Amino acid sequence: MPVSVALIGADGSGKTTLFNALTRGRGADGVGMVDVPDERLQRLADAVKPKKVVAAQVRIADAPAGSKAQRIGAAREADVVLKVARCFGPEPDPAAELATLEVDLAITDLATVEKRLELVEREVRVGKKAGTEELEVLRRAREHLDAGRPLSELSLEPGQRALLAPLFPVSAKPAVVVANVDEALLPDGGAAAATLGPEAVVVPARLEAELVELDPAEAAEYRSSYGLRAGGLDAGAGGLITYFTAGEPEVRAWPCDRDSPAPVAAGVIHTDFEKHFIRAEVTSVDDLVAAGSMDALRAAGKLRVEGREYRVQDGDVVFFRVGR
Ligand SMILES: Nc1nc2c(ncn2[C@@H]2O[C@H](COP(=O)(O)OP(=O)(O)OP(=O)(O)O)[C@@H](O)[C@H]2O)c(=O)[nH]1
Ligand SMILES: [Mg+2]
Repeated sequence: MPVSVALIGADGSGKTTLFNALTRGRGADGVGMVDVPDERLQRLADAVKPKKVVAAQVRIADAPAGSKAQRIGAAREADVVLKVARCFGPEPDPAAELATLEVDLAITDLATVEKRLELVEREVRVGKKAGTEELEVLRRAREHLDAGRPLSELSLEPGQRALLAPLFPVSAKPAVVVANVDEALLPDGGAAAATLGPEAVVVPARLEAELVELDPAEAAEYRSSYGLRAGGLDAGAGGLITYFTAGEPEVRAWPCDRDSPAPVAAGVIHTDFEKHFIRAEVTSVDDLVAAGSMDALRAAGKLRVEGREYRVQDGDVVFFRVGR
């Protein structure tokens, strides 16, 4: 399953403009695939000389037309959310806009948690379910959401978090805040963007949407004239990491959630890889570039062997052993 990113934010904050910039105008029905730029990919390709080089791709979804609830609901399917805040136009107040969004996300999750809580309470009452840990987690989640706080800030053990996962809580998702600024305010984005703090990624969405029409060299020239670094927005900011596979037929970058256990990371390539995972052979981009091939590293006994518990790291080069 490709990693998916959903755009959310106040009405008119520039989501569709950013969507068009990211998908280079090639999205259809509000969905598009986007290559994630990554300089490590070219270094690997130069060393391994594969037949084919494939960048990491993420699926981007614009906020669909509809009610606020529908627009937030659509983001529940995504792995990562991009929160777009308006820092352009009349009287921008992106911090307040984001605070309102956070509360809306919490309210959405509160409704799901309450529904689930009712069901589990009933099942526990009639003895159909032991469910005490789930009850405790749901009650803590309810209290937290009721105070308007996102679930991402609730401290839970991984096992407890897993109990909430089937509810697809949108406030638990990794998020990137995008300060959508007017090009006149580049490079820093001005006072409004500054209220979002240093974590926010400053992007002039309208300018970026225009730059995709130019050839890459010209676009790069424009970007530097505005003091923007190339690429502007890479999905790497969003709690995602990139790992690589590097064989002769293909060198490829794969996006996956930070802290994914090895079988889950393998599942990004193919769902069967998750099911039939045996082990992972792992090295780093630098070591592979130095050695020239996975085979050379393997022969020298320099590939680390990792099991199901291993958490794939950003920049790992991995060969998955899978059964069938
Ligand atoms: N000056 C300026 N205008 C922008 C920028 N981004 C978007 N706009 C304008 O803001 C308006 C709304 O942009 P959209 O991209 O449609 O916003 P949206 O978030 O998709 O809006 P809804 O889907 O209706 O919630 C349009 O007129 C855009 O041209 C920007 O970076 N700078
Ligand atoms: Mg829109």
